[in-house]
Amino acid sequence: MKVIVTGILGQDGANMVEFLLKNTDAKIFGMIRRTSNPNFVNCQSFIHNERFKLVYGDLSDSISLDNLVRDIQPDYFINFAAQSFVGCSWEIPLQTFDANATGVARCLEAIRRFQPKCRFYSAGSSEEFGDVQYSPQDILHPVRPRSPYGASKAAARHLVKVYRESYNLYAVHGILFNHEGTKRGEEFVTRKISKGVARIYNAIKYNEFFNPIELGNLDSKRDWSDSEDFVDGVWKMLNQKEPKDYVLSSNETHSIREFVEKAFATANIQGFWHGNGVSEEFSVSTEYAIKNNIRSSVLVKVNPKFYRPAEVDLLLGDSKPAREELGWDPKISFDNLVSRMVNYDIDNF
Ligand code: NDP
Ligand code: GDR
Repeated sequence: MKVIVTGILGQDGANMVEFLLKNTDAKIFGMIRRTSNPNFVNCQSFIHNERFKLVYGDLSDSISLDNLVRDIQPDYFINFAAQSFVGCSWEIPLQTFDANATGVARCLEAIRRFQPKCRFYSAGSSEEFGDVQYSPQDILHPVRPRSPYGASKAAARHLVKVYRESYNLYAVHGILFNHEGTKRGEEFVTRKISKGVARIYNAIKYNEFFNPIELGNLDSKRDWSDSEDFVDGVWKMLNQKEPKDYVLSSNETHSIREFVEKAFATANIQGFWHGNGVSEEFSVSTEYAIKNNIRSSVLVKVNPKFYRPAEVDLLLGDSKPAREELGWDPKISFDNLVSRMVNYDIDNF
């Protein structure tokens, strides 16, 4: 069995490779694009594995995708590569659309032309639901994106359906709600918080001053899970009798504020919220600061620079069909996710 996985320097691609090495005997071809200074930190466990091979390709370059599919003749093509940061998709809308939507069309074309029996996974997102109409959101929820990123993923979803129905390809577009973990990129809010907590924890430990973590909208709510649970669900989606799209989610929602509280609590740092809007802060109390010899009091403050032109206020998924029909059984709870991330960042500070 041969599997192409894209996006392996990122979170899900790396977790997928680890999952496949552990649970299958597949030969894995991990696609990276050419950059001047690639970061292999997420690939350390498998980069030298003899069942793993690094290959070059780019979602913007159909020749590279055609060549990979023609030469490797893969049984599965798992496309996790994308411009995945919603916040920056307003600044680079065309590159976002090219990678996330047209890039999917390029993958589907390569498969259609050179290996039509290859099973294809497209990384869809709850951001496609955007301006949500009801909760929890299931696979039937209307597509109402609120960002160029969400729009690009919605386009990819339509392309997958069109290719599946027109050419009888096994192609699925999973709708995945937020998923995080110790391989998460540092600009995403959860990792930004867990890394910030680790930095402040160390400053307190060595009796140093520290700057607060600066965040944007504290009110938005997300349905967070762990990426390691999700790659298992993706593999299950790829191995059904007939291709069918599913939602993967925790079925719980939590605010950014709640994530902050749990993250600091994991590090045994006691804070409280005060102020409103852009003046809101999360701080240690004066008594607590004196008692623990803490030299700065503000842990988190708001910086409007991190507000988005349009926000998805609430996401809450319904993954019952994936659990019942695919037998998908995620293991890592929200509390567990937060403590794993914070403890990892403290240990590796
Ligand atoms: P990451 O940002 O961690 O990883 C994305 C990877 O894609 C990076 O390694 C990046 O390479 C690569 N990439 C970007 N553009 C190209 C390109 N043009 N050609 C080839 N490779 C490219 O994302 P995640 O692992 O978190 O997400 C995986 C996928 O799932 C993405 O498609 C994302 O949009 C989607 N998704 C993620 C969710 C989440 O909560 N994590 C939820 C729903 C969907 P480089 O390292 O060189 O920048
Ligand atoms: P999201 O993730 O946009 O949901 O997309 P992100 O962690 O970037 O934002 C989540 C929420 O937190 C708010 N927020 C901040 N976000 C960031 N990044 N930085 C901040 O300082 C900050 N302060 C508040 C945001 O406004 C937002 O409401 C993720 C990505 O993985 C996508 O690729 C994926 O498709 C979706 O999840 C599902």
